[in-house]
Formats: sequence, C-alpha cells, structure tokens
Amino acid sequence: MEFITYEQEGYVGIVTINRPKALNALNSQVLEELDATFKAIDLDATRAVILTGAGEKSFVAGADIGEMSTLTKAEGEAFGKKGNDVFRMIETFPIPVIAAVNGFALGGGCEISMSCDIRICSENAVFGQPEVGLGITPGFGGTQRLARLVGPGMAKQMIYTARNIKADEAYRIGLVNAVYPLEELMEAAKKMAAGIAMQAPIAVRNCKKAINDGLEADMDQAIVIEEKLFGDCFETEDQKAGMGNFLEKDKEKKLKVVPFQNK
Ligand code: DAK
Repeated sequence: MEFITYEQEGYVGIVTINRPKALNALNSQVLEELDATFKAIDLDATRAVILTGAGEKSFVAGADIGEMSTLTKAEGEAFGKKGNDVFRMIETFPIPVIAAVNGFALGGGCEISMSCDIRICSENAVFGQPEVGLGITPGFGGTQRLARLVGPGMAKQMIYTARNIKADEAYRIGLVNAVYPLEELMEAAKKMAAGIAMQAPIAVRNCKKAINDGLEADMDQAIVIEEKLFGDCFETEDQKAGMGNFLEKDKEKKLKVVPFQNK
C-alpha cells in the first residue's frame, strides 16, 4: 500500500489515509487501497475501526481535482461509482467506523466522514462541500448523507453556497459529536473505540444494522427490522453471559464478560 496505513491496537483497527503532499486527496489509487484495506480487516479480531488522515492539517481535502479535471462523462461516472462503492462499503461495514477528522474535510473528505458511523474532529477541522464552485455536484453521496445528518435546509445552504464551516459550527449543527484539541483527537477516538469494543460484539453489529436499515425503511418496516435483529441476539454466548452476570449481581464477573464471542 502506498497511501493507506493500517494498525491494529487490541480490538481496534486504525486506517490512516496517508497522501500528505495532496492533503490526503482521494485519487483512484487511494480509493482502491481503502477498499482493499477495509476488506482485509479481520472481523473476528476487530470490533471498531478509526478512520483518520495523516498529518496535522488535513483529514481529506476532497477528491483529487487534478485527476478529475480531464475526465470524460463516462470516466466521471466511473470515478463517482468507485468512490460511492467504497463509501457504501464503509457505511455498511459490519462493525462501527469512527471518523477522527484532523483538519480539512472538504468535498469527498466531508463525504467519506459522513459514511462513517460517528464523527469527532479537531479544533482546526474545516468541513464543506465546495463542488458547485468547481462546476460539479457532490459525487460521493454528499447531497444524500449531509441532508440526512443535518437536515435538508442546512445541507442545501452548505451545498448551494459552497461555504466551509469550522469545527464549532459542525458541532452546533450535529455534523460532529465532539471537538478536541488536535493533540487529543486520536486518544479520544481510541477511547471511544475501546468503549465500543468492550460491549457485546454481536449486539453492537446488530445495532448498527438496525439503525442503518431502519433509517431506509418506514416505521412499520423499521420496527420489524429491529425485532429480527433483537431476536438474533438470543442464545448467543454474549447474551447468556451478559444477562447471567447481571442476574448473579457479580460485579467482578460482569467486567469479565469480555471477550464475547464475535460471530
Ligand atoms: N485534489 C488534488 N490536490 C489537492 C487537493 C485536491 N482536492 N487539495 C489540495 N491539494 C494539493 C494542492 O494542489 C497542493 O499541491 P502542490 O501545489 O503542493 O503540489 C497541496 O495539496 C497543498 O494544498 P494548498 O497549497 O492548496 O494548501 P493550502 O493550505 O493553501 O489550502 C485547501 C488548503 C484545502 C484550502 C486547498 O488546498 C483547497 O481548497 N483544496 C481543494 C479543496 C476542494 O475543493 N475539495 C473538494 C474537491 S471536489 C464526482 C465524484 C467525486 C466528487 C464529485 C463528483 N463524480 C464523479 C460525480 C467529489 C468532488 C470533490 O471532492
């Protein structure tokens, strides 16, 4: 891999986009390497993933404008599909993905953060969808995910005006869950990931699926989706150990529920 690094820390995987000369912009190679990296993650040994960018200035400064500038209509569509496939794979990845946004998250950078389950950012983070200024629409799901996350009015304002917003505003509109000094961001992401990793993994996976699939359905269907995933947790070692320890009122044992089974 030239542009992606992967580290495993206990049950947590850390994926870093590492193309600092272009502020970690997404070209075809970065997208292909991201795809391969996520697909290689050992889901029996990993319970949460952190996605971040290398350096102190940029998470991802967008899709690669140099590469896009010469695309034909057909090539543009193919590039859009490549990005969309990778982003959708992250969005539907079986375990939670936390975006630790350490600087610019523009265009495709904002979009890839929105395909993650949770976003936290550093104080120097800047979010935006500047595409209309470049003569294109957001092409990696920005029109869809931003509207779902912050509501159509705010999303339309950001997208139509191509205005960038800083970390405090991203927090105020609910685009990020928390803002940290840059030097504390990764520790905060790791702490959150570890907090997820110590829960019952089947239950966490099923919660992700229930929320994602339920948001795409009407409430009658969504409730059925939840029922099925709730039922799916029963008879697992996790459920037996989790409830058994509670009923035994054994605090020590309760802490020992980890490791849960992972399938
Ligand atoms: N692509 C390529 N290179 C980039 C880049 C990008 N998005 N962003 C920065 N770089 C490169 C710069 O060209 C520069 O390279 P050198 O000149 O040193 O070789 C290096 O990174 C450092 O950047 P700057 O010198 O510009 O650094 P500054 O601190 O002055 O400015 C900046 C930082 C982030 C404000 C600025 O670099 C900037 O405005 N960057 C572009 C941000 C942007 O507009 N991003 C959105 C890209 S559009 C679609 C599929 C996908 C998309 C759309 C459609 N379909 C196919 C339908 C997605 C579109 C986008 O993401």
